[in-house]
Amino acid sequence: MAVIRTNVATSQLARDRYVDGVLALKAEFLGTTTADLGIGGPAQQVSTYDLFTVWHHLAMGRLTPPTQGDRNAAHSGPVFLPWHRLMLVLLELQIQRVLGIDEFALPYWDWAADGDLSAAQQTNTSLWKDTGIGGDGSPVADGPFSGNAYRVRIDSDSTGRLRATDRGLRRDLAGDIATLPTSADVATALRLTDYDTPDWDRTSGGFRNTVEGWPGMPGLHNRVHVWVGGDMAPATSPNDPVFYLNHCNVDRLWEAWLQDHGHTYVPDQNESADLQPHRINDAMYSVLTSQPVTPADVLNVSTFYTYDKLP
Ligand code: CU1
Ligand code: CU1
Repeated sequence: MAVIRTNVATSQLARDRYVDGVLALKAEFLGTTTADLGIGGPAQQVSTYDLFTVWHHLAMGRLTPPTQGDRNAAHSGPVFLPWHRLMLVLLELQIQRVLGIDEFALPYWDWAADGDLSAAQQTNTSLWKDTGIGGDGSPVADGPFSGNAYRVRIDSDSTGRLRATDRGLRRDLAGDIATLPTSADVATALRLTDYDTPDWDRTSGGFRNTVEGWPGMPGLHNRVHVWVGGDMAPATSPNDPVFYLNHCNVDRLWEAWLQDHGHTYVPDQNESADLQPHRINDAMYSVLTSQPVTPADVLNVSTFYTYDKLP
């Protein structure tokens, strides 16, 4: 049975379950330690939730082969959308398991709806209230991820290397950029007919690069990271649970594009092997799956999940 992903702003049940699931996975330690992962500082257990953050950081630092230019194993190239789709599905399965709720589905944050509001209203929506995911601060001062209820255990040092830590979550809403992307920005992206184009990087035309947000940096997805600020800025951005609400919305936009364009993807397997792992049948980089998963495997997901509403 496919689960249904809903809007976090209008589905309090999905929000409540998401918060419960995140907190449960943050408190679950299944034996992996920072030493096992080659992370500096005092050895400590790594929670199931934090393993996803480590995976994301490792993917961003993975630049093989060296001919990739600005691409890494999850960003700045075609695999950006399928890789994050895989990450979301795995987190969704973990929350279903830890809560014992098979119908749990990740909620999405329709940030373009907020981006259509005035700048002052954007930081004042229900999402940033106690009944949402709390507001900003260093550490975040209120809500379910404030204070000792939520600890950041792994972050990166000034050189970008992972390290063990123990501190509160940091957010700086609208600190570095005043406004979120708008529904007009989304509509422009959805009108693009190419999924991606050579050179398959931050300079490419097409839907992927526009949604990722490199043209006119920061646009769309990148702009959301910058606007939230704090822990959403570095490669350990999944430390902030809003990461998944952002990416669930990014995935929703991709789903709308896929349904309009016959579930297609480029580049195909005839393109240079230098493009690995960005081609349609390349195994995506993962430390959390034992079986290889390719972009082709995640182009049709309707038997796993659907969205209540597509843009
Ligand atoms: Cu990412
Ligand atoms: Cu992201």
